[in-house]
Amino acid sequence: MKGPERLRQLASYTLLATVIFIAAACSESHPNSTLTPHSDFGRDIDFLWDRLLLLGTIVFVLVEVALLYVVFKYRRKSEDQPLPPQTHGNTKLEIAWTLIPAIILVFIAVPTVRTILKTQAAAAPGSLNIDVIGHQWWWEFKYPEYGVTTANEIYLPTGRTVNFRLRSADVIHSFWTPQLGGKRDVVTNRTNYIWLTPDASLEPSVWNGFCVEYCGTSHANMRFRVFTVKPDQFASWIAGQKMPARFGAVASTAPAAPVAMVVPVNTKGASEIQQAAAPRVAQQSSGTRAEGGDAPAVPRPTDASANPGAPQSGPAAPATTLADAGALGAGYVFPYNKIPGYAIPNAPVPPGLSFTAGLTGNAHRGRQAFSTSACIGCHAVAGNPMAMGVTGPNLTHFGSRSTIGAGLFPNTPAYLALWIKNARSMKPGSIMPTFGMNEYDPQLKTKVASAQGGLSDQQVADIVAYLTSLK
Ligand code: HEC
Ligand SMILES: [Cu+2]
Repeated sequence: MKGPERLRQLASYTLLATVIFIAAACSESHPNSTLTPHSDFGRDIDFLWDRLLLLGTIVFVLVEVALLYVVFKYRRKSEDQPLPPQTHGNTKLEIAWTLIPAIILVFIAVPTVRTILKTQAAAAPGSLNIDVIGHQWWWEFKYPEYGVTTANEIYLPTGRTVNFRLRSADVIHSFWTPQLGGKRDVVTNRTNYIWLTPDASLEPSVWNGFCVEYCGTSHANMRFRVFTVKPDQFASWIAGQKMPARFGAVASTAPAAPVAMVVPVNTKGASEIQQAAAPRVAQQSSGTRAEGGDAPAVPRPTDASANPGAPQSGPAAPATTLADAGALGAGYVFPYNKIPGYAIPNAPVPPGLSFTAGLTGNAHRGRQAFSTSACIGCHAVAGNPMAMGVTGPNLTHFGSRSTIGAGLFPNTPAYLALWIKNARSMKPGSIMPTFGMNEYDPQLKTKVASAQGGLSDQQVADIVAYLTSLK
């Protein structure tokens, strides 16, 4: 192939690749992009990026044009062409190529330093403080002004500055919500700060957050969700979270009934679980009581929708979604059915992990089982005086969260049952022990026996009913 022909071919390939790349960038869905900021912090960083990109592009184009010009213009045209005269030192040229970059750097440095000073300054007084504690591999969040502790999900009011105070319980993590701003390291024995103001104009939205500093086996599974909501929705959410756990919080005068749980049998692996994960708690529980209230449940036969004998596959089973339950809870909860697809996890369930089909969990029995097993050593449930542990996530309002295991699985009874049964195969390295009777614990490399507190599927179903009812 001759030179020019080869060049033409190369040029057409380059053009094709460029068109493909540009077309790919046009797709509307980029939920984790830092280039679409929704806060003051995000926009400040975005401005710097735009300026650097612009100046960098101008410099790149000028340099490349000059280079190509010289290469072609002064190339050796024949074998016997003499070498051009060699020069050494040209003061004018040297001053020029020192000054021009210096001026360009000023245009970069001034706004950069200004942004650094602005974002490193203390947050404005009156900001909402949130304590962020990184754990291997989940996030603890505290709202100190309100006495609220939660995990892996935060609510922020739009238009109000939030001041994150970052600490770590173990190794170094890093806190990042791409579309709101960041990132900042979360370090042991030191408090780092980052503040930002979600745009007041934002409609209620959900953002993905990540740990972005490698922190061990399940680093990639250490995520969180940020819900930016209207100030009145935030006030309602906080009011709900401040209350002790509500147990079967469905306003009704009918007698309390067991929570019917639809958990699929996993015979074919992950895809079936995911399909079957659609049915959630078919919940007929009633009577709003604070946790610890002494009114016992009056079990009554579950209705047809929760009939254990009914076919359990697919979304056919009528089910109360988290959205419905949230609406019935004490405070505002972001409607589950409005959560965009990018914020709903779809991690595969490990093959070989299964659950007995059609079990009906009883929340009261579940509370009993929870309060008398190892769970309470690691988990707190405000309102349940037995549960005071702080090693694991606070479960006070677990039923109002949308995910399990730091954003790894959707919070549905099916996933929750498998999580309690074998958290360590659901999430590699997890500190939460394996509880399912005869389940293989991948860390202890042995099967769980009843002497070690192994739980039957029925007990797990009961605990699922209990935890799901904690709105
Ligand atoms: C040794 C401490 C420990 C014990 C005992 C324990 N857990 Fe956990 N649990 C954890 C930790 C740590 C996590 C966070 C795991 C992660 O996301 O990496 C967790 C996570 C959870 C979650 C998910 C919470 C969320 O918001 O993502 C639930 C639900 C849960 N545990 C329920 C239970 C139940 C039920 C029991 C008892 C049968 C129990 N745990 C026993 C430590 C423990
Ligand atoms: Cu990490």
